[in-house]
Amino acid sequence: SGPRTILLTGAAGGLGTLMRELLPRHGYALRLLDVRPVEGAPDAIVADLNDTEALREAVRGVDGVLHLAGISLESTFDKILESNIKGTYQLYEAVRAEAASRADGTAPRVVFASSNHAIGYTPRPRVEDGDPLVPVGTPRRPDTFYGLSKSFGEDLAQFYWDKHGLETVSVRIGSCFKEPTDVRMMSVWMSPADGARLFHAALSARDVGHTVVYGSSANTRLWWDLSTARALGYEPQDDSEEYAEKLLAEFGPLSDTDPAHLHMGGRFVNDPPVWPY
Ligand code: NAI
Ligand code: 15L
Repeated sequence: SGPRTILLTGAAGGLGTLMRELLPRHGYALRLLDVRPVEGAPDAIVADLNDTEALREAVRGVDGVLHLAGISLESTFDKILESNIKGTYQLYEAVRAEAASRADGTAPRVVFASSNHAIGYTPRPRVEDGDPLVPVGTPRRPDTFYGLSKSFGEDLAQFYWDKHGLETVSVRIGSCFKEPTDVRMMSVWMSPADGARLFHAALSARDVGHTVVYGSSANTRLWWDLSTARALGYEPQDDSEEYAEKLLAEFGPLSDTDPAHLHMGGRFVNDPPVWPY
């Protein structure tokens, strides 16, 4: 039946660039979209998520959408509203129109890049002292307007499943970078290779309805319950522990007083926000 075609939104970004390299190895053909040109990809669709006609064309015939596009850090409410809240709504409307136009009853599956910042004010569990891993059902406690937009995106995904039967896996990504760069990140790190494994599982598992999963590697210092991710067939292969000696020598252990060390969202919980407005 040939490779499955996936629309990758946010293809010019950090994660998009990593996934452009890794997902074809799992057998996907990628159609790329970003508001910025995508380096080395002249065929990429350069369009804003709020360009409804471009988005409608972009989802035509695809088997799934890996929705990474959006502002990926704290920003003003108005900017978050446009790109993350309205933009994600427009994506679902495009997918709904595409599904309605198909005679065979199929619909593109969405994999939504949610974030740990949807639950950023949740205290970090002291797993080493017997605290349980945090389940996906923990109440959402966004730490920023950014985190609020991810919380909204998860609700949008649930709504489009309940109302229109469109399937989504919402992945609450921890930190998906080549290497963890601080002590908190050892608990929430998702190696790029594990990221590709998880997105592949999320795109290909059967009957997901709307499923929420945490996106991380099999870290020794993990804070999250990965059972819903594993139920999709995800088997993480990496562990941040190999960086522990170096990071602990540089930063020392997590403190018991700094809010950024007491909450899962790390620096995002600090007020005033550290990210420039
Ligand atoms: P990034 O900021 O490097 O990439 C985001 C891309 O989205 C950019 O290329 C940007 O041009 C594009 N974009 C923004 N607004 C857009 C719009 N209105 N229309 C079209 N394109 C738009 O972020 P990164 O790190 O690649 O993250 C990708 C996604 O994963 C984001 O949604 C982010 O919130 C989420 N995420 C990433 C994590 C990570 O560790 N990298 C952790 C948790 C969530
Ligand atoms: C996110 O949601 C951001 O998009 C990413 O840049 C990292 O800051 C990550 O969370 C994190 O919590 O480390």
